[in-house]
Amino acid sequence: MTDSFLTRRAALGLLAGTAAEAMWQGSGVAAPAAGPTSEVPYGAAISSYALQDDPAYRAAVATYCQVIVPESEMKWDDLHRNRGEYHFENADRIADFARQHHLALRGHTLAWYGAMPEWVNTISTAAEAERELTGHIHTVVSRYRGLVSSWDVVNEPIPDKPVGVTDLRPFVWSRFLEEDYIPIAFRAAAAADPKAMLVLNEYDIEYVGARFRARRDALRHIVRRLLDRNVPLHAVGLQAHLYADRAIDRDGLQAFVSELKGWGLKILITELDVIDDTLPGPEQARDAAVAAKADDFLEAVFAACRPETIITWGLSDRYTWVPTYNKRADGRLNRPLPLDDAMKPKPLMAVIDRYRRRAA
Ligand code: 9MR
Repeated sequence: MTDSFLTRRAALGLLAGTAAEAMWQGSGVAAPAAGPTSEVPYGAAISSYALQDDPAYRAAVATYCQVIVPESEMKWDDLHRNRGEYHFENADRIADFARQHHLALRGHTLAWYGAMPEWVNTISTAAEAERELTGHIHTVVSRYRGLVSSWDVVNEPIPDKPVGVTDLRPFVWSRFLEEDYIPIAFRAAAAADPKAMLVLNEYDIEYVGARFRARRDALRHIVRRLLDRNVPLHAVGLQAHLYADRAIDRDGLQAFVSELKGWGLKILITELDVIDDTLPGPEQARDAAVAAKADDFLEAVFAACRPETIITWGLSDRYTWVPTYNKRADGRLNRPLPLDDAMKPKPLMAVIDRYRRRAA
């Protein structure tokens, strides 16, 4: 085991031991084959409701994941519904599961335009905005200090179609604090947990086309500004909600990741899935196309660096956000994730596994 691997395991909070596997012996779900110890940790976004109600899902999470992240339970409108009033029950359920099964836990997310409670619309000054943003971050990050090993501090700061590199998504924090909300959020997170890996997370940066080049340029600009101001930014999260009908800009992505790595940053793949509503054909062909799209993406990233982790946005097709906006017209289920809706691994899982085991 190399030093850098030990460091990475420590950074992700992975613990030694296979209690999770022992626990699920006899559960009917095959435990993963023991692989080389330097595998990139795999994980998934988790629902506390499914964890509570669905034993097959619980078993699959414990079997396949080394790291988990709450899909919604650590967002503002789940945790902080009314000003100053926090509800940690659902997030704690996921945290307890991670503890019991010796899984690393990621936190998502501290500053995002989505999933915001109504009350933030009553904020009326910059001072009040800064107080509420830093107060929330202090409360939440402190609670999970030592357990959450990395946080998506700022999520999706760039507008869908940025008009220039300084274009920021308008929402409560950018409205009052402009670009400063980003360093404010990172510094507050570092103060609350100096050991956590702090991540800037974005989507739609991997494709061919002017819009995606503009998004890479805007992300690069934010990252550079933060590093120049000595802000504690440790990593960039590539969400990787991949669209089956969009081409990956392999050279552009590889060059982008190399540049970030050259600046001393780590890379995480944080929300991988393949949006499959436009894919024709029988399930088998669709599953192959989904796996091939992920392969394309992972090839470009791994050509530049070994990511800290590969996380999919959900584990099984039984629970996925994809049909909310991308339902299939033929009435068939979407199949964006590594396990099918019966918890059986699909070709996408094999592709992820292959990259996880690739030598550093
Ligand atoms: O998958 C999540 C869905 O269940 C929630 O309703 C939604 C709003 O909280 O967020 C979805 O997750 C998003 C993530 O937080 C940020 N990147 C895009 C994800 C998919 O929309």
